[in-house]
Amino acid sequence: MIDFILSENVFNKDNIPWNGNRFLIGNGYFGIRGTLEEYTKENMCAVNMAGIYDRAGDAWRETVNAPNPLYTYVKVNGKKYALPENEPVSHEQTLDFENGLHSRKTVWQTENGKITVKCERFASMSRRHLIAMRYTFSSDFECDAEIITGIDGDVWDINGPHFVKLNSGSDYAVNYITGITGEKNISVTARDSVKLNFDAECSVDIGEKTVCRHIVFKAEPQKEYSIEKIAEITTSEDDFEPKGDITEITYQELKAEHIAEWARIWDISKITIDGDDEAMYALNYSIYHLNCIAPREMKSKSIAARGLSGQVYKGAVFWDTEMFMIDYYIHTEPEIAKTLLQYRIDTLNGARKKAKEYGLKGAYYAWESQEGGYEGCSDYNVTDVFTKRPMRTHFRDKQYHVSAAIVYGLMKYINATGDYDILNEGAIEMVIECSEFYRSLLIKKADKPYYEIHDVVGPDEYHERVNNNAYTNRMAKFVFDTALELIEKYPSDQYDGLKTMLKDSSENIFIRKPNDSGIIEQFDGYFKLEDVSVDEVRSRLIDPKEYWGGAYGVAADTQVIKQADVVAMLSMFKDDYTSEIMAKNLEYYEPRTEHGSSLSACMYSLLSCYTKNTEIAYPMFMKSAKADLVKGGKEWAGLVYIGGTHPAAAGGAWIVAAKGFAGITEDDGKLICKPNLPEKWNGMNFKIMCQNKLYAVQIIGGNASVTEL
Ligand code: IFM
Repeated sequence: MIDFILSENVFNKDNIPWNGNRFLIGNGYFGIRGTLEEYTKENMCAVNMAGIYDRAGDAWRETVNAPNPLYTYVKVNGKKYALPENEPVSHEQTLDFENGLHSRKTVWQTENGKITVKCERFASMSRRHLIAMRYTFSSDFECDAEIITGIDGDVWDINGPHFVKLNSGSDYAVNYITGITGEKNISVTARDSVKLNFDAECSVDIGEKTVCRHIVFKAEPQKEYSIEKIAEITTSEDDFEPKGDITEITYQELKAEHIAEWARIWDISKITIDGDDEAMYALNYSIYHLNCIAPREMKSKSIAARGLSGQVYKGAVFWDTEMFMIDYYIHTEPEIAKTLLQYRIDTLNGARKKAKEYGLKGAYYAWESQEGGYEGCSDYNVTDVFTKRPMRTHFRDKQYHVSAAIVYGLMKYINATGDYDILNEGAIEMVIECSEFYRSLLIKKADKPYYEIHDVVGPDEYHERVNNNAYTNRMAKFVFDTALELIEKYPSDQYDGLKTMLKDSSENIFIRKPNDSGIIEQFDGYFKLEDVSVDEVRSRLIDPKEYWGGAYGVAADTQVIKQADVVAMLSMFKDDYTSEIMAKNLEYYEPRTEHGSSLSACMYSLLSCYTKNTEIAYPMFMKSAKADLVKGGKEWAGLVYIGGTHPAAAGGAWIVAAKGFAGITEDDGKLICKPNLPEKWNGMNFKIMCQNKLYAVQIIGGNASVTEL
């Protein structure tokens, strides 16, 4: 069995932002970036809070980072030693993702000898308000040592500052800083309590933005001096209370509970792959991230596109959740999937408001959804690299497919869990209003017998304001059909008139057919665009950060697309098409796809599994599973920083493993497994939930067994 350990054994300053993402720990309530204890906002340090938003001035609204209670550094004989300022002799940063433990060990050479700092920390999975840290100092010479540890209220923000007021204090046993946000007066409090295993002189220093303990002691050579900190984060918006008193809980007991909770989670979510350690490692690393950001214990919360790795994409919820992430939760801890859907049900008013804003009916969900369904996306969502001016983009107003993704996610949930109760808890209304929204988009030309949808942005965002995007039209039809099906199943007088309208919409919406060569044109006129390679388009960039789409982006007049669009549609509606058609489209679109979004690769992989194209399936799966393990993902859209973790890619990797390679499907509530493993995989083992039952799936070569547990 391989170890689930990620480590870096040299210090590389350039990796600080990336390490912040890949070494992340989290528990759904917050995410703690994989930065080091001495880091401050300059090094993108963050305890990123789930679902707490603020607007500072006119800037974009985004999630809030809590005061950082891990802030710690060391002084030896009066001199501070810290990264990245002081070059170390050796440095190791590790994430044990089996147990959710982050650790580091750094050795510095001082004038008198070597000093070593070790630290282990975790975001408690058993008591989600808590963070624990054990920080250890040692030296190979006698010295005057000082550990400075406290709470740093001067937090990293992209569009901040969000705390208009910081209240701090100490009763010595517990120090605290409370930040108050400007827009809604939300309080975010960090408290810490520290225990020592040695004698020292301790004092507390309450600064303007920090509260720090100074622990001063004489260090003997080769002796380890450890402090143990238990910190607590709370907000005025909390759904659940902290458990226990941080002055009483010990590091060891909290660690034991935390590890036991991770063991419980892994027991149901681990996937074993026989014959391919690299794939098994990457896939379970993806699953680790999905577990770090799952809103457990929380009510009506969803997951941001960059998880809990920071404020990128405004900490907002995208279609990523229902299209790419929800499958994993549906099949491991369905109550999490329900929480995600509850968020959409509870933000229906926001979606109604947005539809109205555009003169449309029903529910038009936010492209970048924040609390209450507030649309976080602006009309100028990319900054032009040349003019440095905000560019008019149409993500906000034209990416109509978001509402359909939510209905699609809901139906995946209902079909796999049999939880029809959710329909009475607001979901049926949500579906109906989404169908009314799509109905209000339909256009009929005088000379055409069918309905069209014009002026849209499909999943491939590089081509804006196109007509009859194949994906969007098919998704609209799916929503009409779903609404009809539900109305028929749950008849109610109020829906009588709607039935005819939905039937008409579903039967008459234009669904593009494959052309003579078997290819489905992505939108009206797509085939007339310049047919040129991705590399050629890339070579036309003047600046590497330039945005490829929009009004005059390098891809806009070409057939080069950002991400799976027709291919996404085919993999979602695979029963509508022959294997030959799917294969032809895969071959056509893949070379024309930049895969500029981390959402792309898994869709190509999945369709490749369905068409038995092993050449694409495996590398695209690995691309998805390794999205956060490999350096060099897209970090800029124009001048907007878009780095962070990629939970949609992680979820996509899970979908490919379970539904593509293992070939899991359901037939009338029965779980079926028809494996189609990559060449080097000898077998797979995993558990999966279906219709409220837990199954063990064991695949050896081409044979599979599914056992109810
Ligand atoms: O939702 C995606 C979109 O499809 C492509 N750009 C990034 C978004 C967030 O992941």
